[in-house]
Amino acid sequence: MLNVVSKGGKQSSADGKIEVRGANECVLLWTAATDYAIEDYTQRGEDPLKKVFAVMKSISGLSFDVMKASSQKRFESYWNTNSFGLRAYSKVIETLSTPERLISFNAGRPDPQLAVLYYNFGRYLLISSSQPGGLPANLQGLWAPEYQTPWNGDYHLNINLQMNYWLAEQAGLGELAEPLHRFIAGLVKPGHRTAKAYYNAPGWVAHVISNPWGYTSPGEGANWGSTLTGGAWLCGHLWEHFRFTRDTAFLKEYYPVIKGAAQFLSSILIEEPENKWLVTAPSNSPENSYEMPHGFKGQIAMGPTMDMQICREVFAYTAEAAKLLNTDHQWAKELRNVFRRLAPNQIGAAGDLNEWLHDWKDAEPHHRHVSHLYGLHPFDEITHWGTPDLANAAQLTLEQRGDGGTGWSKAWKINFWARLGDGDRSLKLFKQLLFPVNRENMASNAGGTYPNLFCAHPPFQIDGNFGGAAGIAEMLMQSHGPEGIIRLLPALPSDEKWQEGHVKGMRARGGFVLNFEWKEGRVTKGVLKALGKGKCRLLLPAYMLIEDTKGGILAKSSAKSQVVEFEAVANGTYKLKRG
Ligand code: FUC
Repeated sequence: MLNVVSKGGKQSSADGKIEVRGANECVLLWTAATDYAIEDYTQRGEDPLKKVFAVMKSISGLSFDVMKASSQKRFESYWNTNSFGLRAYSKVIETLSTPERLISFNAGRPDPQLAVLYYNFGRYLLISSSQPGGLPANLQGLWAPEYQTPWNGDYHLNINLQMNYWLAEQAGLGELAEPLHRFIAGLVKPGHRTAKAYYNAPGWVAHVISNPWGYTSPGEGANWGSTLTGGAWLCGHLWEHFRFTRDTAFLKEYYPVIKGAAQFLSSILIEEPENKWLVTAPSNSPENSYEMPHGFKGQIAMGPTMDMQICREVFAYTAEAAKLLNTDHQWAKELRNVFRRLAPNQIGAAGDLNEWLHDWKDAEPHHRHVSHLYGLHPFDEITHWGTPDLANAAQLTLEQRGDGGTGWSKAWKINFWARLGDGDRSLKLFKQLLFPVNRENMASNAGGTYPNLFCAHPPFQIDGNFGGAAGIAEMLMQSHGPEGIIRLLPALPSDEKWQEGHVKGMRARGGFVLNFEWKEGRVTKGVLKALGKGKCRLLLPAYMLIEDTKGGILAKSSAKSQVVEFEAVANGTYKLKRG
């Protein structure tokens, strides 16, 4: 619905047209609604005409300035909760436009503020494309100039939709993942029909592609479309939201969704003949192919590593959720037993992590997907402190894959290296992600960034923007791993421009908010706030102390950083100081 409000002059309408002549001012008020219901697309929602009338009525008589101010206020309520800054500054910022800065950065001229801009742009894109009540950000966020968008502007579930939401929790924008959460819940009904029709299995499944109409069947090519862990991967976002917020009401609401994913996976597993491990079959490792010793190249296989990691993840958190919610005790026990029989991560003869159940070669060694490192990121069963052998194998795998790839592939690699604690390599990948893509070199298929900072797969895909910004957050603070230890500056690049900076409002798992500053690469001071009460584990940097809510010293570290553990009180503020 469009309403034209003009001041002065004359307004008339005829033949489906509105004409304004000689006005001093003309404000176009536009609103849209649909009766589409994300929870269940087969049901009709509220009458859209009623909705748009109600919106128009609610803003009638408001001036443009008032509306602008209220929209700005709403935007700022999200925007101001979080920030990242580097002190280093380069004059390029004053003389060059953004497209020129990309070229200059690519040529090796320093521009530390570009990382800050990129991080902020990611936050801006999320706030603007994923508002509660709407649909999740799709492959292009919502900025598609054409009707027939690349890949139908859909939801791809073997990395893309998930990557769109990697930034949300860490940057204090978890509330904006609400459209994703409801979208996942909306897949349960159609996914249940698909599970029954294709596998005669209980629970629900979604494969590689989906859309607002609840598409959950395999994709149209068996070689890539049969990955059956798309829905289960999505469920990780429900659990992560809980990890960050400890919101039990949320967990209770979404428990049936994650339970359905666990029911499906646990029921379709079969025993593989050699080791009698439980595996998925038939499946594949997103979009990659293997080469068997006698030369056969194929995609369909038993128990690809990523599937097994996702099974471990889903079974573990579903069992934990059941415990927390005091439900399904017997079933959760069975799930834990199934967990133990799953095919494990395996290190191959070359020392890398096997992508397949057998130590087969990759038909495409530099493939953009690095699915078997799912256990390193976004899942966290592989950590360099807890499972060093697997972390070394993961590192070797990344070396083999190389630093090239599509936009989102480079973004994922920033996160992988940050999880391995190698900030220099993350920064190198960040530079690769910012490779300037323009009309001239667009056809070369190199992933990078367009002049307006949108990520180039190519073509434009927004996942790399979110993944890249999340990678920056991952370099600055981490809280993953089974132990849930908060780590400050775990992968700070050694580049001198990154040695002084600050973060504000970074969220950590367990329900904590952190602000801290650093100089010469070392944390100088900070504040940790507990949103609720509960155990906090923090890796206190060397020569620092932490004060409790009353100013008493809780712990002090010596020449080495040291893990501090304490029971935090709700809304408690704990100060970090040099000591
Ligand atoms: C996945 C990727 C492609 C592309 C598509 C939208 O299938 O393998 O590179 O990003 O999604």
